[in-house]
Amino acid sequence: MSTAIESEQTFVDKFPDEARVVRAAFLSSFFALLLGAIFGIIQTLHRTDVARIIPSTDYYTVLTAHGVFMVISFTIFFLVGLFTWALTRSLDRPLLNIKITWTWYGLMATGMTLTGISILAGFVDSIDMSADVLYTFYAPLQAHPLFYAGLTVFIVGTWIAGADWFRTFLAWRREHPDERIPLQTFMVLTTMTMWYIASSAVAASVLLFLLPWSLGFIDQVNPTLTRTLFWFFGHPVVYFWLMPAYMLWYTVLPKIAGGRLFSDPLARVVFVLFVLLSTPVGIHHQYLDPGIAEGFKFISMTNTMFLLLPSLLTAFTVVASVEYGARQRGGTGLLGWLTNLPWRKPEFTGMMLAGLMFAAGGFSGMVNAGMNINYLIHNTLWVPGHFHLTVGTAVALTMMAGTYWIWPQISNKPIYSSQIGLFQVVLWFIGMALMSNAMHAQGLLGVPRRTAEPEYSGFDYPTMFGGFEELNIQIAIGGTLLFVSTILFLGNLVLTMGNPKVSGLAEPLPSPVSGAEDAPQVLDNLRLWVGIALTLVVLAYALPIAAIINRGGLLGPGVGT
Ligand code: HAS
Ligand code: CU
Repeated sequence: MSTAIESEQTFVDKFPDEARVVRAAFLSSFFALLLGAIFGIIQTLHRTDVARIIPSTDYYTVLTAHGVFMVISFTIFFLVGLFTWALTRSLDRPLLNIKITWTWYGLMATGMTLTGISILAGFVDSIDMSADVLYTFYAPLQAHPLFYAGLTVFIVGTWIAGADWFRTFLAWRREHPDERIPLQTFMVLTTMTMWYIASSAVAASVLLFLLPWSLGFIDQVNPTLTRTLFWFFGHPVVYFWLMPAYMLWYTVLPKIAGGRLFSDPLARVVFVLFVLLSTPVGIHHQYLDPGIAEGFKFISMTNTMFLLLPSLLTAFTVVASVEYGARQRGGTGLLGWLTNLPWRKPEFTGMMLAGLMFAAGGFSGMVNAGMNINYLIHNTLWVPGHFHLTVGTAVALTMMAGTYWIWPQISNKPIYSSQIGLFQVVLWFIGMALMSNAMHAQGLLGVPRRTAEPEYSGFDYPTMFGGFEELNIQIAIGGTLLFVSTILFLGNLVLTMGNPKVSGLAEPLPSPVSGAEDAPQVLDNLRLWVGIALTLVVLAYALPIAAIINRGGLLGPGVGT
């Protein structure tokens, strides 16, 4: 990893223009987090019948708003902020043209505002506009055209962001022809490569089918086709959320722990594996779709099992780096080193708790991925249990924890209160432990997801520990703690923004124990990885998509064959 900023300068001292973009992206992200959290608490209390402040007919509007603001807006705005910081920092050079940078930020913000308006309009009966299509927005659910148009503008914004980073990287390459790509830049470029491949399918789905259908230009679409195109994108998008967290675990967490990243080459291998394997697995969301042959599902399952590898490698490398840090701080013994870690720092404890929960979330993902056992949990509350551990904790909690470390670097303002921060991350962990465990358990009882009033009263000794109603209480308490935790996070940040600027906050990142020079050159050959990734995508998707179109027609039964 580049030790770019060796001086006492923070990021904002050195790159004030870029720091402004990073702050704007983070604030957009946190605004979405606030909205998402409000809809989250409404929904938790509604489903569990603790408090019903909205009519059940508005439930899907709430659910769509919660999903879109959390997993599309909060996560991706954070990603573009973090990547702007990481690329500039690790290349140690400003972006090529800051006007282009503001352009993509503006497009993303405009797009998301339009989509947000189309969703929120669903609450106003007098407006004839609704977009209750959930964050997975595939047919047969149909949204107002503004919803799709906004998403399109948002995604185009992310594409231009990627181009901005690639161009800046190429400029750096001309200045440094013989150097290895700095690790953080490598992570940005590989993640964006994956994103271009993945988002091409959702762009095709929206532009060719959903938007024309919503505008009334075509009468019908082929639902299996739009679902398949969605999941072509829908699986890799989960790694698009995860990669910023991995970047923080690999490049920032070891430093906070007092050590250094254990292995730069292994980190590169992990990101390359994500480029190769993230996309040809989407059909694991469609094991129960009747329109896809079993054999294709089996191929997707096999690829998914290979895809566990990069995360298992990450578990090893990250824990090894943290242990190295603890031993540098005087830690000894088989597990005694755990006491030599900076547990009082919210940025450390938050990321560690996020990692710990990801181990559980990864395990429930392995269960999901098994074709036959998936039949047990598909469309039950188990699945939201799974993704609240993964995106809702591994990603969200790491982003919040990372903010405690990175915000002073991009603003020269120290965090208002580390104690509140520490309390906040622990509260998130407790809230999520309650909520997601109970969601998994209800899923095993057969309680469906995406239902306003799952009526299971009288089922399975309701008041008994582990019964439906007792689990509901755990979900409601957990959800409430998560809401309080979010408010504490945002409040702490607002108070931080009111702090006066100080100097001396710079925290340069150390180089890894085993550095880039130990990594085989071929790892940096992005063209090669793109070639293999596209080949795997064609192998996994060409035949199923051809079969779907052949059977159901390009535009649904009877048309377009
Ligand atoms: Fe998933 C459904 C399979 C990972 C998100 N997933 C979802 C949905 C979402 C989602 C949002 O195969 C619902 C979509 C919908 O609305 O319908 N998922 C997997 C598998 C993985 C996986 C195999 N998912 C994620 C991640 C997500 C995410 C990451 C978001 C960020 N998922 C599925 C399947 C479904 C599914 C099926 C469809 C279910 C259905 O039927 O609908 C794997 O990538 C998981 C690998 C992870 C590990 C864990 C490694 C452990 C680590 C911990 C390191 C420790 C640290 C510190 C740092 C093997 C890296 C620890 C400290 C200590 C002290 C120990
Ligand atoms: Cu998936």
